[in-house]
Formats: sequence, C-alpha cells, structure tokens
Amino acid sequence: MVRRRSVTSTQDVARALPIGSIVVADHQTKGRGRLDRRWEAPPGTALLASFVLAAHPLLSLAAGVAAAEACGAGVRLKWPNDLLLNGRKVGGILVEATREKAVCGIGINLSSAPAGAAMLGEPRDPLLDRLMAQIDTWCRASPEAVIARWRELSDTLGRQVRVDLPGRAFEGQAQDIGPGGELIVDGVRVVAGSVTHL
Ligand code: BT5
Repeated sequence: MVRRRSVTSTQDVARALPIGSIVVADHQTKGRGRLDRRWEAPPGTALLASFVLAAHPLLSLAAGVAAAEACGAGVRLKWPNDLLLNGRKVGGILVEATREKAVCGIGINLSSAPAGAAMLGEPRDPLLDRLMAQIDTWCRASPEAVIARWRELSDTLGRQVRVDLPGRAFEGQAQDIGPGGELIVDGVRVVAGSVTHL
C-alpha cells in the first residue's frame, strides 16, 4: 500500500501501479469525480483511496456494494455509484478503466462534509481495513451476486427519478438493475447519465 500525505489525486498515483496496488492519501489538491467534477475534502477528514484492479464489467456496482458493506448499517446506494447516509451523499466512487486494468477511487467523508452532504463519523484506518476486505470479496463475486446485493442496498429502486442524459431528460420509476448494471426506468435502460431521486 502506498500512503501519501498530499497528492493531486490518488487516481493519478495509482494509474502507474500494478494490479493489487492501493493508494491512500490524507489530502488531494485535485480530487475528482465523474465528468471532470471536483471531489473536495479538507486535509485529514476523509478516506481517499484508489484500488488498482483487474478490469471487471460490474466494477462500479461491486465497489459500491463493498464500500456500503464496509461503512455498515445505514449506508445505502444511489445508482450508479453514490453512497448515501440518511439520504445525503457520504461518499462516491470513480472507476477509470483501461483495457488491462481499472483504477477504482473511493472517497468517504469521515469528519467533515460539504453543505448538504453527510459524514460517517468513524476513524479512517479501521474503515480502510474493512474496505480492502470487502473489495476483495466483491471483486471475486459473480455478477449475479453483485447485482442481488446491490438491489438490497439500493436507495434508488422503487423511487421516482429524473434521468439527465446528454441532450434530454425524463422522469419515471426506477424499476430494476439489468444484468449489465444498467438502471431500468419505466422500461428504458439507462447505461450512463445522472439520476436524481425525486
Ligand atoms: C463521485 O463523482 O462521486 C466520485 C468521487 C470519487 C472520489 C474519490 S477520492 C479518491 C479518488 N481520487 C479522486 O480524485 N477521486 C476518487 P460524482 O458522482 O461526479 O460526484 C461529484 C459531485 O459530488 C461534485 O460535483 C459535488 O457536487 C459533490 N461532492 C464533491 N465533494 C464531495 C464530498 N466530499 N462529499 C459529498 N459530495 C461531494
């Protein structure tokens, strides 16, 4: 495991490392979310880690399940990759894949959170130990097992949602997760895009 005090992003350090590596930092100067969004956490207040893993088609969902299991009761999943505590975002997952490997970044707020977000209020290193064990378990699990557990931990299924796609948006009921991890909203398969719980 590579531990750093300050990095641009743990993803940037992890990208150059072999499968099996883990990068943990106390602070990121350019932490990122999906679609070039920023991930912000004051120094020493969050779990900020990147796991270098073998490519895996359901990695984003498997990592979400692993992170929710590591956080414990009360943390639920919003499709595709948010961790929610009492309906507020407590963590996020960013998967950046190449053909041969995937860098899975996980950020969880521990002792600070931006306005409107949540924090877990737990120490980092025991959480990191649980997260490493859960990532190992869920990356080996069958796709069916990942999806079954994701359904149980989901805060999205059954809800009215708004789906924002490039160039259009629609509302409907989030009915299920398909075999490829896609969200099914009123019969429409959503593979990418932002979902808002209504
Ligand atoms: C995510 O993106 O939720 C994925 C976040 C992944 C962060 C980890 S930290 C370790 C690794 N290294 C990195 O550089 N990244 C990963 P997305 O779904 O795009 O959500 C981003 C949005 O969440 C932002 O636009 C803000 O609105 C919000 N946000 C930013 N910081 C937050 C925080 N600490 N807590 C809750 N929400 C936050």
